[in-house]
Amino acid sequence: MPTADTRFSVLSEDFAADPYRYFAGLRERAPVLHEPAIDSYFLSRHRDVRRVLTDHAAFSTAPLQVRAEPVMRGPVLAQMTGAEHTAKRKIVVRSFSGRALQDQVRAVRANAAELLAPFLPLGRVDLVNDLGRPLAVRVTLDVLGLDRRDRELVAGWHAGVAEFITSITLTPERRRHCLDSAEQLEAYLRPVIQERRRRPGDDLISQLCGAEYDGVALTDREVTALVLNVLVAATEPADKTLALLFKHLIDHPEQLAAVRREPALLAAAIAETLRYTPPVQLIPRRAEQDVAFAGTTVPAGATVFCLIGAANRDPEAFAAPDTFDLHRPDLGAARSFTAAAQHLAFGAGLHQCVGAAFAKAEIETVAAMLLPLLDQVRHSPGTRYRESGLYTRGPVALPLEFTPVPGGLPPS
Ligand code: 2IO
Repeated sequence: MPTADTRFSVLSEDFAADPYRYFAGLRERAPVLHEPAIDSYFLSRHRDVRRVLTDHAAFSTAPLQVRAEPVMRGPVLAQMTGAEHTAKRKIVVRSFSGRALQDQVRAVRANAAELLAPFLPLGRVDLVNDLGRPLAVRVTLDVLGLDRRDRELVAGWHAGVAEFITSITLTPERRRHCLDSAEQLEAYLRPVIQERRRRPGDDLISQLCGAEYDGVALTDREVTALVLNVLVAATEPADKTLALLFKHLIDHPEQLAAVRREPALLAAAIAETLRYTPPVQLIPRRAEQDVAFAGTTVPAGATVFCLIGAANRDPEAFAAPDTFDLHRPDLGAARSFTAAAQHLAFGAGLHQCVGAAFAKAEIETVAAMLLPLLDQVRHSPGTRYRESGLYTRGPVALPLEFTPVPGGLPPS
């Protein structure tokens, strides 16, 4: 159990194996845990995490300069402030709403149908490795308007970039590999961006190329960073969220039955999945001044990590927080994908996830397709459930069995 004297560490193997076992102890006995090995503070209470994410004067996103910028090849949205942030965020929001979002949903449907087809007659599918992960990559490529034939290449480079962002520590060899991936991705994008400037399509890269800030078009460096930002942010959490949603529903058959009867409940099931097991578990900030939390002062300049999974299970914010319940009244399901969300899976404040509406649409679309196709869905016998990741976290695999339905996929 985490107390100051037992030197409990969130960097330990025990914590990595199942962080959820330790969250209550952290919130109660070490709500501001200092990790000497990386000289960072870990916050676990809902109130404290919300404060860090919404007090923009006291906490900045400066850690992204070292955690993200080297592989993003330029500043991501979350690093920007003031008028520049407002303007560029608006550009990205526009690319994920209205008609653009409708096109994206069509891309989700088409890609999911294609990936699922071979598994439907077999009555088995691994929701992470057969469906979720390849789907996340394909949908993101379509949104960006990148060539589908390059998906293996892009997926490989993406993995390197994502590893850099989501690692707590990296060996020099891995670091080199990640930076190489980023450089190759940048080189791959350079001619694409030039081409879109000349002949724009209706994809996100073209929209970024056509956008202006202060009357001036975004530079290649700015477009590249935002493209990489979207590539990682749209890909990394998607397969995790999809698989976690189905795991929780299968483990709570009465809630699975409810969602089957009433697919409109899917949005609440996705929101509760994000609360109960957020795919992004850590959000870093830097304290810009000394800040006092219950009994502990975080000094100016310190790196702070918000433990989103712990905050989302704080009994001060949610009744019976360790229970998965899509009907819970304190979820505020209707607000769960907006700035008024009570859970913190999308962060909070000015930098709250810009892709929340896209994420909801993507997962809702795939889940609504899957439910009627996966009749009597169950875990494959003899498999051991395992999750991995400290920064982003999700199932390593989710092998399922089901009874094939006659007809299978309807024509899209
Ligand atoms: C991409 C961590 C997958 C974001 C990040 C460098 C910035 C920012 C996030 C999420 C999810 C990723 N941080 N998305 O936590 O854009």
